[in-house]
Amino acid sequence: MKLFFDERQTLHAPLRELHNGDWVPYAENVERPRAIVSQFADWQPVRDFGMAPLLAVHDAGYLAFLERAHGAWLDAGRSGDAIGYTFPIRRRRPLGFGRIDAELGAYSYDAGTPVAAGTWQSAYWSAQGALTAVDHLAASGDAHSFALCRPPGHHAGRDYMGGYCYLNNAAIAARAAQARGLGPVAILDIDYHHGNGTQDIFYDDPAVFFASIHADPCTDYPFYWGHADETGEGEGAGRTLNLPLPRGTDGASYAPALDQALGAVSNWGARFLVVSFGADTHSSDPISSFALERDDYAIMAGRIAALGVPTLIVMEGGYAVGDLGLNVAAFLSGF
Ligand code: Q9C
Ligand code: ZN
Repeated sequence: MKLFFDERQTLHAPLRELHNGDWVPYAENVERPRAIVSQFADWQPVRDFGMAPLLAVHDAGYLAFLERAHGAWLDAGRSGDAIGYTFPIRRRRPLGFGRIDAELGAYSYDAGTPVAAGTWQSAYWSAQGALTAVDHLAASGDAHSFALCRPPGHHAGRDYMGGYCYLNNAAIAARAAQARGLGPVAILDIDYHHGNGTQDIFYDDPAVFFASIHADPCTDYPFYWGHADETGEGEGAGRTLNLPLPRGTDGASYAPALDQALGAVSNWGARFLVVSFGADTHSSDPISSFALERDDYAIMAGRIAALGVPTLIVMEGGYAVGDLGLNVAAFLSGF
């Protein structure tokens, strides 16, 4: 299996985040990709597919904002990472007066996603890694490839960032696969957290099936999405499957949900699969509450591979840096 990563993905290094009322070191740190990179000898270079595949998913105004946000923050006389503090809730009219603080609020749904000096570059190359891995699958006929996306992407929507995510790498890859005639495309999200951004992007889209297994949003972030009764809307009705699981879920209690999701992906007729993989389901994860163990990841991957569908794996979360490299290696070994 070919693996894709670009060193510029480590330029993004926010200092801290607000966690349960305290400022704590940023969990989505550069030690994460380094731990994964160190597990494998061979990494493929990432190619530049430009802005068009990003614009196929994201709002042009949002992308322009992301690119200039940190500069605008410095221009406003600030230092450090750009973080919003005022958010336009439902029913406020859209206003575009360019004040950086207003824009930070309008283009995000949480305060957990600071824009640092290197954020745009890292997010850009993270997405290009996913695109390069799609291109590789199309050109080589390989069955599987892995994009070490970092920053992750599944909480980012068409015009918003959140949950450490800026560009939705899985959605960008899915659209690119579709554009190359590789579809029908399904996305399977097995990060601990619900992939609300991915769900939003495809919620009314009949052509992309989205299935997510995650901690019950009644108890866990992102709270407002990922409940079992969210199944898609309009033309996309029935094309979203949410399987929330309780805190404490272990490998044995996770397996039936995975089989259900894979059955749905298969019944739907997917011919290309994007897996949003988070290792934050591991028992040692510092911000999550599932109890999967390393061996479970190889078993899960084996079940996914048994679909026999070309599969791109994109990295999402996973914050136990000491276990992360081995957990990702275990998952990839199962393919
Ligand atoms: N306690 C991913 O795994 N945590 N994102 C908020 C407040 C946000 C996780 C912190 C968790 C986002 C890609
Ligand atoms: Zn997560």
